[in-house]
Amino acid sequence: MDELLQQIKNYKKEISAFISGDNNAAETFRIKYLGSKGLVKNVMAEMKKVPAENKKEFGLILNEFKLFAENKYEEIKQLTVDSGQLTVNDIDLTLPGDALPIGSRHPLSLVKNKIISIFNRLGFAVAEGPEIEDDWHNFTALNLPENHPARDMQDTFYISHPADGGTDWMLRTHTSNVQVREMEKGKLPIRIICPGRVYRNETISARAHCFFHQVEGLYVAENVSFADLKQTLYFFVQEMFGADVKIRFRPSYFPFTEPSAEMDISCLICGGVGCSVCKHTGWVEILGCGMVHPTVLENCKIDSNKYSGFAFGMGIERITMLKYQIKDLRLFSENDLRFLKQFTSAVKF
Ligand code: 2NL
Repeated sequence: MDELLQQIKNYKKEISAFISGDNNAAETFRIKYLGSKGLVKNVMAEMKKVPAENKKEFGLILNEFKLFAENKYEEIKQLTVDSGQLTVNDIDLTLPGDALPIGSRHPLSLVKNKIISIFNRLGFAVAEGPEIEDDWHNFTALNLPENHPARDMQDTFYISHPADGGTDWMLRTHTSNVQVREMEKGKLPIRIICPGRVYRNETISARAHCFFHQVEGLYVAENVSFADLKQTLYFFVQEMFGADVKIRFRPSYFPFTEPSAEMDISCLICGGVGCSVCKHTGWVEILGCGMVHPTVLENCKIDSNKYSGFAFGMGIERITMLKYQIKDLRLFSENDLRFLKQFTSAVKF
């Protein structure tokens, strides 16, 4: 009996001293102590020799010994994993890796980049300017009269206003301010497009937002005509929407252009036959344009007898909604991944 107790004591010492030297340590330990021919089993087998009155006491001792060995086994297993002692055999190389989530370009960026690349091919450079602008560059230089509704506090976000004794800082309502700044530099000819964010004090709905994105274009040189404007915009439409899309111009009015026009394209959905998207007219409006008003040229110190120019402006949201058949403007600014992820395959733009 004492002999058995002594043996257990020795085994425990041995187990405590066991060092998990290599990768196979856990397995070596398991076979030696916990296997079907292992030492724990052997000791357990001694139970039958124990007299009946001592069985309970020995049962407890033997169970404790078994647990001791099992705990040590878990410890060794843990150690080999923690210390990174894994060999090729321990790693399942056939498992698929964890895919890194790849983002996608925002649909407005896709369309903006496409517009830029089309106009680049026609020799238009990209120009940028401030989003916080003064009254001169946003309104006055552009021949917007003092009483124009766009100047109303209700339509424009003023940062400070002369009416309150401040200066006339505001959030720009179009990217024309960039074109004014380019013209003021006095380097001609000018052939630029101005993409960027603009602001209007509007109630947010499916069709309007307090900020949106624009691309405006400007070409100022000698002998620039309305024919140049039409051909430039026709090329743009064919590249953007397809070779069989038609255009038409309707007379319009902007204070900064004369003459002014609105340009429509044949409906992309019904091809011009008439549907709900084009309100059964066969045409959809995409931009405004015209010949730069002589007063605007003169305001920017350009001789309007020598130079002429055309200009145009379009909303990127509007073009994007037409191209991808998006029904609600608010989707562009809500950061809903279910919406944004639909454009993953279009990253090439
Ligand atoms: C629209 C219409 C337009 C312009 C923008 C412009 C700029 C200068 C001089 C003359 Cl510096 N014109 N820009 C001209 C006609 C129309 O935008 O519906 N935009 C969303």
